[in-house]
Amino acid sequence: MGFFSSIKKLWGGASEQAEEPAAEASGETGGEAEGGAWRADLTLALRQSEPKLSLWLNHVLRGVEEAGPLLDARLGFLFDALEAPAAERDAFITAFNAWRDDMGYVVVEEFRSELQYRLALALELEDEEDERNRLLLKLSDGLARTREQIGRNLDALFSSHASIDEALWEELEEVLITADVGVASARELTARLKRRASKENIQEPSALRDLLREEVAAVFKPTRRIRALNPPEVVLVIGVNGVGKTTTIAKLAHRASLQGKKVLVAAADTFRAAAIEQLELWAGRTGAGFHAKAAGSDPAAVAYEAVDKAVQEGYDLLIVDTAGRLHTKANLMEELSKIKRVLGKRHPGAPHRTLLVIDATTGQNALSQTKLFHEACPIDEIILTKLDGTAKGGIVVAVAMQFGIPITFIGLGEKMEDLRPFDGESFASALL
Ligand SMILES: Nc1nc2c(ncn2[C@@H]2O[C@H](COP(=O)(O)OP(=O)(O)OP(=O)(O)O)[C@@H](O)[C@H]2O)c(=O)[nH]1
Ligand SMILES: [Mg+2]
Repeated sequence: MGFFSSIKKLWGGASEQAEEPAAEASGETGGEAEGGAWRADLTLALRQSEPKLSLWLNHVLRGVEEAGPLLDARLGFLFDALEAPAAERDAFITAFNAWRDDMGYVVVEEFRSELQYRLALALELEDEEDERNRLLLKLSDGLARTREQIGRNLDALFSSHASIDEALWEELEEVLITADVGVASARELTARLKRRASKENIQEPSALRDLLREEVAAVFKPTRRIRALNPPEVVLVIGVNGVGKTTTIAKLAHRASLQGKKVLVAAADTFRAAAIEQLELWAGRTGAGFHAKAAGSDPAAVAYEAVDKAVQEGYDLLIVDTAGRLHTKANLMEELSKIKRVLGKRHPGAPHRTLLVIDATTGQNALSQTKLFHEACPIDEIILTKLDGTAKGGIVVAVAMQFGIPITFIGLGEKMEDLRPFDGESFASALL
């Protein structure tokens, strides 16, 4: 959609249209009580603002306390000012209000953060520095417990050693193990740090903190991958019981819809009727299409029909939910391979991505889950959920070091906006 260019045009230089953003286009919805007088002020404020979504939103929400026609008009105004197509503007406002009503949020502070998240996606501003800072804040919040623990232990370690010696290295290894980095990874990380400290002639224990941050970030160096694929893109989601597969699918569907994609979700978790209903509810909330069969049906049949529907009806993305299963049960793991085969039979190349969801609070068990799932049904990406509220955040490092499978998203809470793209640098900064 290239809103970047229009934003730069609008705020970077003197554009003619910028003088009068199409006020009348979104006008009639509200603000008439004030005679729409805010429009002139808002135009000026936006033009004079630094081009950052958070700052724009401050201006847009000035004097708006609750949802209603005034909020709609203000949001519409922002879209118009950014020269976004009217249809996208209206779709955004409609979808946002539907979600807000569903959640029962009325007061701005209840939904402000979600609103910003949605705007960032819809306006393609997610990669802006401003949004990255917000992610870092969110990440720091989510990792608070892990950071507190590791921070306290590192402080104690560095202050109790006057110089860098063998005892310090051993204790550092223990601190990392306590944060659930895992024995093998803690040892490897310490060895890397030791080599660097000696090469760079580091004497001060406290200087190791920065080195450690850099080494942790280096663990997550992204691998180059082929992104091109034959639509619809098919994503298979697997994992043990209760790790957050279904909610993560909802969050992924939500993100993709906000990015303008047509999304279908399929309930190949046919084990419980409640699981099918749960996914249907989420599909409704995010505006995604939904495919299911009766509880007890063959999951592979659901998957086959879903991919058929996705191809026939021109969906951009199909996400297949599966029942949680113990990684130690061979027959259940075999079922996954069958689902995978069947998807590929109807649509060559599908599933384009197989995502393993793991729960960060399970600590080291995440490693054996990853290993066994990967053996039964090769995994392309890992999503780690429930990093909020755990002191075991180090598990992220362990998983990345041990398997080299990219971690693409992390879950930092139960809300839609709480699923965030994973970035190693931000993670290391938030952790240390
Ligand atoms: N705090 C927190 N809770 C989460 C996160 N992701 C999921 N949850 C919660 O975890 C619980 C289980 O989520 P589901 O999505 O039903 O898990 P599932 O893997 O589909 O479960 P099964 O289908 O039974 O295997 C729900 O209460 C979610 O709200 C997260 O990132 N943080
Ligand atoms: Mg589920």
